[in-house]
Amino acid sequence: MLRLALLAGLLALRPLLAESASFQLVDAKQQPIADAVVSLIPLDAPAPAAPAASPVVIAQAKEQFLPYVTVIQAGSAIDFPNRDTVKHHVYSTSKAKRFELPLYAGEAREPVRFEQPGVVTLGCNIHDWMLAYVVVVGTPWFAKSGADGAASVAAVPPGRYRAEIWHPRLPAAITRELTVAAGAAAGPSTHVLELGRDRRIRRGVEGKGGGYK
Ligand SMILES: [Cu+2]
Repeated sequence: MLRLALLAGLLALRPLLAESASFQLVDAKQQPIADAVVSLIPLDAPAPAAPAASPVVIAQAKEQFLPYVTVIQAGSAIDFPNRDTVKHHVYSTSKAKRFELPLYAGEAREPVRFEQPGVVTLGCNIHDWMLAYVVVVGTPWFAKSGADGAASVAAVPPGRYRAEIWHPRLPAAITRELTVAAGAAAGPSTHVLELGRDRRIRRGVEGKGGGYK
């Protein structure tokens, strides 16, 4: 009887079985693009609210934000620990979240919660070159591309989605419609992103050409 009930339960769950959706992001020269954010907004049902259970971390180390791009679902919080010996003054003037963490060392007083979807640009009042992005999305299905340009969104229920692809160097997010079928992983689909210039301030290391400060 228990076994039957279990089987019935499994059958009922079957239409909800999730699949992965994979993306490959390249530039005009077919080179992989890191730090692109892919989010899948369901078109047939509202996206479930599933903010991160514990705060996500964006550290300040060697006078840089780490990581450069972070993606979270709306309602999630971020911790901003300062791992440098110098003080930082983290701020955002972006519409999706305006805040500042006045000059501090060590742990910031409390995590910052991001309730509204949108792109939040982070800066530091002391160090002009410090730049990072928080992409706040209204869906639990998202991924960020690695150095290989691959982004895979796990556990996506079958259905129709609007895939939004964002990158710091894109003038605007790219959108594509995508259907995730039951029992079949979607993709990888390749997307060519026409990137604009890198707005990060280069660190001028004398005689060495420098990297990013
Ligand atoms: Cu700073």
